[in-house]
Amino acid sequence: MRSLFNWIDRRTEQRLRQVAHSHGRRSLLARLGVALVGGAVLPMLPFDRSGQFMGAQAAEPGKAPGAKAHDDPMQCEYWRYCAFDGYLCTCCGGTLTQCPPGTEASKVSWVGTCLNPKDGRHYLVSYNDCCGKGSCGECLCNNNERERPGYRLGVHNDINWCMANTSSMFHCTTSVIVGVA
Ligand code: ABN
Repeated sequence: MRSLFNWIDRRTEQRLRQVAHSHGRRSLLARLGVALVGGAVLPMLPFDRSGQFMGAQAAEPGKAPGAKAHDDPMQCEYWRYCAFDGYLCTCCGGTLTQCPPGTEASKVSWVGTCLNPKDGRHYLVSYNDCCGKGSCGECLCNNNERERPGYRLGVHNDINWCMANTSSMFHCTTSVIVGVA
């Protein structure tokens, strides 16, 4: 009986030592160390931050998280808008290429040459102001890639191109591809 008690004592002591070893102060410190080092190193790891350039767009409900602004005609970063100046007709009841109801395309326009990131080619884009209604006021966008001063009129965007229409009221601007550059 005595030897049984001795055996139980020894087993209990062994188990207690094991528990003390794995849950003791030293192991707590070790875990704390791992957490601290992990917390400091994790933010330095390389993350894909490309979504940040989309700004508010990424947070918008209904937008695919992977959607790029240069793919979205409602964003000023859309590739065709590289020399755009005006309000996006896509935000004003029109489309990329069509004026909103109650307005008509300007008879004269300016052009830009924009790179389509999808196929790596440059395209000649005609920017036509839509005329006949007051300013749309939504999605103001001003990009000036390859834009030239006013004496190169056809590649100057800071002008009301409704000047040759019956009504010179400027509403918004469309972007029509007219060819490969
Ligand atoms: N081409 C857009 C525009 C219209 C009015 C004034 C400046 C620019």
